[in-house]
Amino acid sequence: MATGDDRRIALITGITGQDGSYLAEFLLEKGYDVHGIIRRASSFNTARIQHLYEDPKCHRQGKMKLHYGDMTDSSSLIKVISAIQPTEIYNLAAQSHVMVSFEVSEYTAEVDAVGTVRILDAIRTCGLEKSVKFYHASTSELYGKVLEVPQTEKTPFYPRSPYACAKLYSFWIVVNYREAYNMFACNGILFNHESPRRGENFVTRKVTRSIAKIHLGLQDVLELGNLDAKRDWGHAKDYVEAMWLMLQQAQPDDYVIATGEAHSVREFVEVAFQYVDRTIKWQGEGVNETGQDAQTGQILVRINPKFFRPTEVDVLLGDASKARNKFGWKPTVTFKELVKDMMDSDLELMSKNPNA
Ligand code: NDP
Ligand code: GDR
Repeated sequence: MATGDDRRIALITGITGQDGSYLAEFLLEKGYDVHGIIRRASSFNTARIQHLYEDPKCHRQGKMKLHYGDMTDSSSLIKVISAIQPTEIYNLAAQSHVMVSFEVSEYTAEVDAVGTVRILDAIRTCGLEKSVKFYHASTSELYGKVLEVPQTEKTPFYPRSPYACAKLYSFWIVVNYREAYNMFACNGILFNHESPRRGENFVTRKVTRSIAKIHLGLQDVLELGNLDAKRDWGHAKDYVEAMWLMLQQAQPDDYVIATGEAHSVREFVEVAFQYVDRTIKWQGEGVNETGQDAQTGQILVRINPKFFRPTEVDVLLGDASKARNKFGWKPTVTFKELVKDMMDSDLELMSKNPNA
């Protein structure tokens, strides 16, 4: 382990998630000692970082260590921070599903809002507030109801879900602790970012998994909710670099990270079907709309009202000029390349393991 001023010790909450796994890889590559907080679960929840855990360079030589903890349990956060004395903390842990947050609203607030102040206070309890650099996973969901397009760091917030309301609290508590205690604390206002490691119930992954299954004859129809929502979709690998870059600046600040391009769910579906040589023809309207195979007429996409949200976010489109001007960040993966990456991965996964 490095010592003195050269210490590079990162703690990642949410290391088992999509972003946590890419960030762990990125930081290990940069020579950091990486620590992650994992939750106790009744079955293994470390699939996304298993390859690192098994890599002798990482786990067995002590470059990566996992600790049990939970964002709802202050004492576990204090114990881990006190034991490892991190130089950088990346707070990615969250109940991150917007639709699910309508079902488990109180828990979402516990983890996503109160959890953030718990970890900020844990840093202070350990006396590290002057030395540690803190990244918080903020979100474009804060913009919610569209007041301005594209959205920048100056666009007013109007959250539209229990998830976004919880993340609104965590955004401001990070700003408040930065101002009150002079902490190096940043909010990354990240727009949607996807990858083959995206959770299966987010729309992009649901689409690429289902289309891979339809292509292989394992599934007939893909059921979706609102096809008209527009999102600014980037690749998670690009976005974890931005997290790190924020913490390497002279001053802490908040930054939008986005591609600057928005596409509808409908377009995502069309491009993903095109990848397996099927063209979709849309018929009907609203909940009666279907997506049919242009050649055979077979219904491949059906609308199911159960996937509509009580309040929807119609258009998210970010302007990441501030990050580009300040530290040169820009996305490297285009929309079509993102769809291709996810389709290739799910086609391979489903052909090897049809029950996945
Ligand atoms: P994931 O849902 O893939 O990962 C969430 C992580 O948080 C998992 O490791 C999960 O653990 C962990 N977690 C959940 N609840 C708790 C808890 N109570 N205590 C400790 N850990 C917990 O999310 P992403 O990787 O996609 O996103 C990372 C962060 O960025 C989240 O905060 C999300 O809200 C935010 N964000 C994501 C965007 C995106 O497009 N991906 C865009 C903007 C913000 P387990 O594996 O055990 O479930
Ligand atoms: P989002 O991602 O809510 O933007 O939050 P999600 O992929 O869940 O939804 C995107 C849009 O697609 C519409 N949609 C569907 N969504 C899901 N999940 N399932 C469906 O069947 C479906 N049909 C249509 C949704 O209504 C929505 O408009 C993600 C998460 O990663 C958050 O944690 C993060 O903060 C934001 O991105 C930025």
